[in-house]
Amino acid sequence: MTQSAEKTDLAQIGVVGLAVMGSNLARNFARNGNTVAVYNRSPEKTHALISEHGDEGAFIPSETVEDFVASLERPRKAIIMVKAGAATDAVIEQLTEAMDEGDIIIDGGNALFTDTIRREKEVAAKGRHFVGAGISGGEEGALNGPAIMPGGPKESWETLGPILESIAANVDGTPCVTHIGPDGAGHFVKMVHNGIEYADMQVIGEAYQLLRYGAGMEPAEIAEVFREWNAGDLDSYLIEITAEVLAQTDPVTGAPLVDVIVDAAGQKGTGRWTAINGLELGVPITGIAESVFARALSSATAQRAAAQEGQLPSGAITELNVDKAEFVEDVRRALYAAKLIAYSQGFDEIKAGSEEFGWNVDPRDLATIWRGGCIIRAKFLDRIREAYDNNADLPALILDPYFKGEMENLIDPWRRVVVAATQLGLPVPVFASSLSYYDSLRAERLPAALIQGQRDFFGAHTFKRVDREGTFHIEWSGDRSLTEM
Ligand code: NBP
Repeated sequence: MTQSAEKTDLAQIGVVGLAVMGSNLARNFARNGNTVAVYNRSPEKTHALISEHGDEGAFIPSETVEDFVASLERPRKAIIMVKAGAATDAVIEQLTEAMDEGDIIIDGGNALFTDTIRREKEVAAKGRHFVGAGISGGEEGALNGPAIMPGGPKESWETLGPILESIAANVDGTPCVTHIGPDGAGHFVKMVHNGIEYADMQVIGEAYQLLRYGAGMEPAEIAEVFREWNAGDLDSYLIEITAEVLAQTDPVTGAPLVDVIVDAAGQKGTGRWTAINGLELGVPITGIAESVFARALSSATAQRAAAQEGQLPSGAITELNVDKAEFVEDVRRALYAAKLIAYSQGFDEIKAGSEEFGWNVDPRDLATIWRGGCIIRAKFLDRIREAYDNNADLPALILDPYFKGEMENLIDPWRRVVVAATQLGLPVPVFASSLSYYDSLRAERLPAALIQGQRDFFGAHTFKRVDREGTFHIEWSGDRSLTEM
């Protein structure tokens, strides 16, 4: 029997858009004691939700936006879970029209943060509050507890906080949700979260590739290795599901499932946005950018097929002369090191974005709420939290004393693994580029000095000197004298 609420009861929260994410989120609210108003453009999805899950709590279904808005208690709070882009704008317009001053419209989709900044201005101009909230954890998280990253005005958080806390994942009694900062801050950090997720998945992929084609191990055996790794420093959701995927056999052929899946990785855009934003802010998020490129290259089917037809010389050795157990441990350490760099770079991007847009994002909040619900949840986020607790102005996560200490144990294996991969001709774009990033960071002198010389030569772009203040230029096409500009 459905326990859907009587129309006379008002709902504490509403959900617009009842595809997989919206209906799961609505069920999560209802299961946690909230009365939930639900509305979807096509009423079939609303009917399906009520008939299949109406007994999980109190729902108020509506077939028009006006009825939906009328079924919400004031200040009204409605979460939009529709396709990001034009659909979100259309729903915002309908809700703004039907709502009153002080009501709160929350966009829980994967919006681009610059759209959120624009929408917040437009909605605020009409006296309603707008909150762009990043929600991570996929369908399962939406149902059982996601990590939620709400931006928007602080006063909206006062109203929204308790209800969002009631459905968020919870780690050690702390809900995985907090106010991130004004306007687009929530969607910005969700974007970078997804960028880090791309890099994390890619380094896991590179480790698999090395164990499979470098150490010659079978997927089931590698699954065991990942299970062991999940009991240590690498303990994380992504390592856990990697073991599951590698252990799975294909129901049709009985072959390892991973061998029957086409090796062309898809993407929906948040990793690309993170990379584009890193370029715009001038933050070297090499691990994230290489991960996006790696997916693009995997999907460049025609180019790859042409290159595979024996067209390109390999120069690679076919076998490694190393102890297998030692190699596996080296790969684990290389994975850990490259992952640390990806997180360090992601937190750099968040810091730069926060400064650029004046958001005042606290990195400790992210390390706290990302511990549960979201895809990059991992044990070592506790260490990240500690790092920022000890020094809020850490120049880079990787420079925290704990992580520097970890690097002592990781650096040699990491170098060995990149050398081995290069000799074997196995692609490790993130393992290798992260190591170059690390070495660039450590380098006393970079070839940037030469680049400044080149720029001055062809474009009179001038240069600074190491031994005195000022801006200088060499008369390259004349007597090559030095001019102070
Ligand atoms: P989809 O992204 O597939 O969107 C489908 C929903 O959008 C349906 O309810 C559909 O209504 C509605 N919709 C569309 Br399309 N155009 C509309 C319009 N003009 N007016 C009103 N409604 C419209 O759903 P989803 O996969 O549940 O994702 C929802 C949001 O959550 C997206 O922004 C997504 O990026 C984000 N997200 C998804 C995941 C995930 O794992 N799937 C994870 C994290 C975030 P209809 O039924 O009438 O066509």
